[in-house]
Amino acid sequence: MKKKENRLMSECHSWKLLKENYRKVSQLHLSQLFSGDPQRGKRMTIEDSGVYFDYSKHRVTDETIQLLLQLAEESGLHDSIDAMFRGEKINITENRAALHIALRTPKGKSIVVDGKNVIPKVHNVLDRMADFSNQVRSGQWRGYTGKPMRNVINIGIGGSDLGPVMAYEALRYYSQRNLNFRFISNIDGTDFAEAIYDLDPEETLFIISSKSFTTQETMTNAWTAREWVLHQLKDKNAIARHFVAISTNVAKVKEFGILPENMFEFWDWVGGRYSLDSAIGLSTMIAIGSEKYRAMLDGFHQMDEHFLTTPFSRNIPVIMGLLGVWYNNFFEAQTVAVLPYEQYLKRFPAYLQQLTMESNGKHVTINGKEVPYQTGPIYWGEPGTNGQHSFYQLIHQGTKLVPCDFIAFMESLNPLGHHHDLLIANVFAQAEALAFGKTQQEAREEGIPENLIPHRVFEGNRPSSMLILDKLTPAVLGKLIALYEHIVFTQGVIWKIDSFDQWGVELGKVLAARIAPEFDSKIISTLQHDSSTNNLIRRYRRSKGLSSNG
Ligand code: G6Q
Repeated sequence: MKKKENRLMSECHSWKLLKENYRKVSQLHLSQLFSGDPQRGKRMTIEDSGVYFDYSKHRVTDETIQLLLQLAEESGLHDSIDAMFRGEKINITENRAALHIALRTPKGKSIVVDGKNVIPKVHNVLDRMADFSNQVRSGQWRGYTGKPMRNVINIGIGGSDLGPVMAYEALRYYSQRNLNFRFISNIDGTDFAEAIYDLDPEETLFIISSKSFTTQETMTNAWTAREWVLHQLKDKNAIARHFVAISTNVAKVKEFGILPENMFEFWDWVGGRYSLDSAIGLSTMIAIGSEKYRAMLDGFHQMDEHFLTTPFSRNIPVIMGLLGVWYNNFFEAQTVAVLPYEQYLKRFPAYLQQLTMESNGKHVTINGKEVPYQTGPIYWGEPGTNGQHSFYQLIHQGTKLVPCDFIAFMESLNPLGHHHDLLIANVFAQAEALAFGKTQQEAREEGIPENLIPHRVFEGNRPSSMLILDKLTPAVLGKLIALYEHIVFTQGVIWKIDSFDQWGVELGKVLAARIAPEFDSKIISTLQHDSSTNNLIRRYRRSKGLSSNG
């Protein structure tokens, strides 16, 4: 028998059974499933670690769930989870551990990578970050001319940006309001120009966040920031007071002029999109303070423990991950909508796009073979009620199946009149409308004219998850992020792909590096691209007043 870890999803016995189950279940309407089981809405829920998860409005029967759980077993999910938590090099193509869970493991525990316990160094960096954050927050950290910092700008991109931006926005309520936080990521000069537009370099601290410290966008922005500061302060010694770095690359950081004591380290076993709770979270820590930051890490850790220790049938990330597989591979849904009913989570869908799509957007297995099934779906979304007045139309009445993750909080951080009741009424109503719709008969009974009935019918049977949390605190944010990290992991294991590499971003980078010099010289030798790219290059050269021959 083939070792179960190497077995493709489509070779599992449960896969065949799920196919049969799909044939039956796809014919059922959620209305039937609910009317046949009055307890469904209570029974198909899990409450653990402060998260209430209702999966009753999914197009599944008990048999489906049993078979999906069997699929998880047959895929070797238990062993894979253990391997990740043990620090094994599960990122096969880069020969690295994927050990973000170590970043939130409490002091005193041990996780060994390459013969060394990494937990003490995690806490050492956290302590240094706390000390630095306290200095900035208290005004003790002074700029070159003796002024306290009023502006903190994170320069980074991808994993070194999306986490910090999302977390700052999510936890803005807890942030120190006399500090301004901005984020520069894009190579488009507009990003830089607008971020510094009204700022004084004397009061501005730059955090250069880059694991490699070689990323083109980040380094270009970092050097522009350096020039901006030096233009006013005129002395290279100013750099030490206005720049700190977060990186794994000590040599490059030194070369830039940042002192080693102003560098906060992380490690190759932290993937970019899993790095928010490494030193990459420094801007978040400065914003909310070290205690709240540690509370966020505790939240992450609680979800890690839930994932590691809870039986799969009560394990929220496992069940969510399996439901994702169900829609992706049986219903052939192409996308998942993430719909937080919480304004502070406005950047959460963008953050999840990288986490999910960079992790599971793969077309070969860990062994390099073409996968014979679909892998990661497209994630997208917006905060709740705004979406209702734009794209929800397609989710309700379009021809595509879009499973939705609704995220709601029982308590508002900004209670104002009836706002929160209305917000929650909306999220519950959307899930209800999607599931049960409105029949022709109901439309007729409402007196809708016959010619409009087809337009006014909602077929329903559109699935959604409902995640309910108490209120958005740093700990709750940690839980929510870890929840999605583990959903991604669960799915990656089932699809047998490497969720921790990202080779797909390489080619574009290489080609951009080849094209950029072709805009520079007065005369170019013959362009060697395809005819479209050659013409685009010539056109841009003309717009710069350069010769367009070549
Ligand atoms: C994330 C990716 C990618 C990375 C950026 C920035 O998982 O690896 O988004 O975070 O390319 O890389 P640096 O931090 O090295 O600048």
